[in-house]
Amino acid sequence: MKLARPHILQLYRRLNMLSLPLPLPLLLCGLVFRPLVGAASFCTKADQCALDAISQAPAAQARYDHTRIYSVELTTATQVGIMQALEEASDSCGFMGHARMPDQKLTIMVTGHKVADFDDLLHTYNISHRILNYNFQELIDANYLEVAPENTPAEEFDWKRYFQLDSIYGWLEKLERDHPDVVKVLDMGLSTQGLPIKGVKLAFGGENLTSVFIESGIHAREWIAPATATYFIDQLLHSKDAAVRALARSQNWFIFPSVNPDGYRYSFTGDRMWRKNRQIFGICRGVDLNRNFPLSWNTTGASGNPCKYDFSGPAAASEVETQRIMQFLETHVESERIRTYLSLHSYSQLIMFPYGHTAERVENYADLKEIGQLAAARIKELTGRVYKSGSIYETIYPSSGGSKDWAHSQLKVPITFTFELRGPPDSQEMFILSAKDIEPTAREAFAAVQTIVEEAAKRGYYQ
Ligand code: 0X9
Ligand code: ZN
Repeated sequence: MKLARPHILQLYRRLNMLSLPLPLPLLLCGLVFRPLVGAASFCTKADQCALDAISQAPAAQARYDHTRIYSVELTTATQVGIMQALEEASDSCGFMGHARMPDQKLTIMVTGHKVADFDDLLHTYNISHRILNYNFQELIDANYLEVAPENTPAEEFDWKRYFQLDSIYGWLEKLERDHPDVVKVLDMGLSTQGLPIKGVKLAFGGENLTSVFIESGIHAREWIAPATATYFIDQLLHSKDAAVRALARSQNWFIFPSVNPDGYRYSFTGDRMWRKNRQIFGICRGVDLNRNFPLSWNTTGASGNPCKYDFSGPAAASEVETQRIMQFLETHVESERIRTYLSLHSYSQLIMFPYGHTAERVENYADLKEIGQLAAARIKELTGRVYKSGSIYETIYPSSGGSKDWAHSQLKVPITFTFELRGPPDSQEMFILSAKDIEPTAREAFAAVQTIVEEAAKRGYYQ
């Protein structure tokens, strides 16, 4: 079923041609975005407003009271068509992936005022389903209580809580002070809203080493990703395990915990479920940076509508965050011999490799498949968690404009994997992973990285 393309982007382009200082719809509605202020405006006594305790809150915070999470199973073409039409028509139903074909499971988040309509639709069209969660806000409230205050001293950094951007950056700076011979803090440049995109280079020394590049947090709400990236850094620097020490010294490491800092900040201050960057397009904000890379841009599994969660942007590589990542890689891929590109996401417990936009196999498909499966087996052995491995197209869903696809195809980085970390595909928590899961999730992912690098080395990729 071909869906009509919405016109908001065209409207935005026209507004731009008129060079209006602010998008017209916002001016007309008096909806000018207010700067961050000290307190939330609409917390009632009944609300927990846990968020206020941990950060400077913006004027309003998104709430998910009585929002339900449904898992639906589509079996007929009619049911697929119904769900496609629903996604197009309603922003009260948040889809995780798109309805594409019969025999597909889909997770959908339905706001409180639409649960009756949605339930009715499921029964009318005989769509089998399970309710995974009845009140998503409860999870979010509990999750915000697991966030360390802003500017938590670097000495208190750990993997028992979630940390905000300033605390992560403060911790990186401390590592550089503590290990000046090994750690160098890097800055890719500023984001759309002017935040630095910081990371580290870890280099223990050694001639002609190859490098691993790790990009994390491109999707703001996937908090487990930055937490896992910082765990990797800690292990590489501090582990006493002989095999880990050897791994750390076998490569140079470029690790950027949060390549979408504006989105990450907003997921604490405004909307826990925010995914994209914070660029403004008329009445909506945000480009899905993992749809914005210039490889088969906007061809599949991406939207041309800035109000949708997978908006690919007004043009390929339109976003400064995308440009910073591309520029960094283009500058360093040869000089630093970057041969491995890993990106961290959640959820679904997958270890995926290119491509996302086509079923066509990459030239080293067989190696990547075997390496991915070995990494998944390592996780099973370590924590008992079941991860699956395969190409993005085969395992999760078709999507275009992803960062690793670009790195593999354009920069010829041979070993490229995207992790979807915990929880499982039918997770009841989705992106809201309890802080007690940080350590085991990061530990199993690190073991998988170790397997990937060791296996790639055995196969001659780093010579
Ligand atoms: O949709 C995505 O971008 C990823 N899943 S997530 O739930 N973390 O949002 C899958 C990314 C794989 N796609 C490409 N690299 N093309
Ligand atoms: Zn993601």
